[in-house]
Amino acid sequence: KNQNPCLLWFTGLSGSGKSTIANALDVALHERGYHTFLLDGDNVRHGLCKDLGFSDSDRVENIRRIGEVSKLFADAGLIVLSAFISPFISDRRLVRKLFPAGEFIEVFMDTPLATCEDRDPKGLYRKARSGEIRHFTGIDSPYEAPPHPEVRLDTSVLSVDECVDRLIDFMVNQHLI
Ligand code: GGZ
Repeated sequence: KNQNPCLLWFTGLSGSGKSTIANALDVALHERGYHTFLLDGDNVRHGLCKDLGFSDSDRVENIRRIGEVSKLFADAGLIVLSAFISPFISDRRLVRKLFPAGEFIEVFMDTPLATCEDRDPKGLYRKARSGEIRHFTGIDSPYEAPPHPEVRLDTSVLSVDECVDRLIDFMVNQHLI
């Protein structure tokens, strides 16, 4: 099936739904016959970036490597889905610059912090609040929201299916699929 290689870059707080929506979109694209590759903390922070922690400078290097790897997979013809907090505007801009216009799609998971903190699937917010974990994004480490994302999704009001439908619609409208 014809597809335009591109990078969908999911950014947002821990617990905002990045991995969930990226995985669901991955399944939906496969069902439609497209070739994709998904990068997230589960397959990157244990391997390619296992030497990195969560200081500002380590996060910068984390996103730089992921951007370059995303570019390689897009060069191989794939639709790449990358889901990382990527808290800094400047780092996301550098990744965007690796891609031709229209082939970097910034997906802002704009779920309120309160909702993310309520979900707390791994208990990390609780640990951050108690001081057990330091430099946790949204608590004592910054998150710079994208001012002009291509797509904005708030999973406190949208279902997984609604988010996937919006992303598929965007990709069709932009002639990416
Ligand atoms: C933020 C942290 C931290 C700190 C561990 N701050 O919800 P999770 O658990 O599964 O996803 C988070 C993941 C963030 O890794 P990224 O590579 O996406 O971050 S960045 O883009 O900022 O480099 C969270 C877990 O790692 N985690 N410590 N201090 N998230």
